[in-house]
Amino acid sequence: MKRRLFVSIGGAAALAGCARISNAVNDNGLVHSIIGAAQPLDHALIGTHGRVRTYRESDIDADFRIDSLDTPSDSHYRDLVKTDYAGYRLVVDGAVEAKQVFALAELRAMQTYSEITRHDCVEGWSAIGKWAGVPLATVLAMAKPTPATRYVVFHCFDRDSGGQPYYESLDLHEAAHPQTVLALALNDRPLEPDHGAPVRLRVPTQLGYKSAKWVYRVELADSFRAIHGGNGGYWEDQGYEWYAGI
Ligand SMILES: Nc1nc2c(c(=O)[nH]1)N[C@H]1C(S)=C(S)[C@@H](COP(=O)(O)O)O[C@H]1N2
Ligand SMILES: [Mo]
Repeated sequence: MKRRLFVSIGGAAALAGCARISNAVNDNGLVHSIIGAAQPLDHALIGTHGRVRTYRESDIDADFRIDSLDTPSDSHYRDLVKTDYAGYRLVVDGAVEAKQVFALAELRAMQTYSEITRHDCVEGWSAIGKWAGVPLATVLAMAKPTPATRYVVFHCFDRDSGGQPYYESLDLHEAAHPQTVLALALNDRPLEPDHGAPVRLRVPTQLGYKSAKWVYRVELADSFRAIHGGNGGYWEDQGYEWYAGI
C-alpha cells in the first residue's frame, strides 16, 4: 500500500523544529519530577503546545472510520475477545523502577478521562469521537520512569502480511500530556476489536498513526534505535515522520 504524507516541506521543517523543542523539554528534569508526582504536565508552563480543542456530543460522528492493518485474527487474540479479555494484561516495563501489570478491570477502575476530540489521519480523513480511558501519565507515574527514560514505546498485537508487528512511540513529554490516554471506550461503549480493543492509545495532539491500537505492552526506554526498524514506529520505519504533531 502506498501512502502519501499530507505534510508540506514548510510543515515538515516546522515539525522538525517542534521535535527539537520537544526533545529539549523532554531532557528537562521537570518532566520527570512532574510525572513522579503524578501531576499532568502544564503545557502553558512547559511550552510546545497546549490542549487540543474538544467538541460537543452533537459533533460526534456516528460512523468512526477504521484504518489499520488487519484486526488480529490469531487464536490468542480471538480467545481474548471470546472471554471478554479475562486473560488480557497490560505490561508496563523497561526503564522503570516499578514494573506494572494491569488486568482490564484494573484499568477500568482507573478511568478518569473522557473527552470528545477529533482524530486526524495522515491520509486526509478526520472523525470526532468521545474517548474514555486512563491518562497515560497516571500509569507512568506508577511505573516510575528512571532518570534515563526518554521514550515510551507501545507494542501491539497486530502484524502486517510480512509478519512485522505494529508499534509506536512518544517522547516522555508527549506521553505525559493530559490528553494522551490509554483508551478503553469510544462513544460510551467498550472499544470494538476493530478500534483496538481492549486497550489502545489515543493521542489527539498527533496524527492518527501515533494512536496505536491493540496495545499489550508499554516499554519505557532511553532510545528506540534497537527496537524493530529503529525509527520509533511501524510507519516511521517506512519513512513517516516520527514527530507527527498536529
Ligand atoms: N496497532 C495498530 N494501531 C494503529 C494502526 C494499525 O495499523 N495498527 N493504524 C493507525 C492509523 S493510520 C490510524 S488513522 C488509526 C485509526 O484508528 P481507528 O481504526 O480506530 O479509526 O489507528 C492507528 N493505530
Ligand atoms: Mo491513518
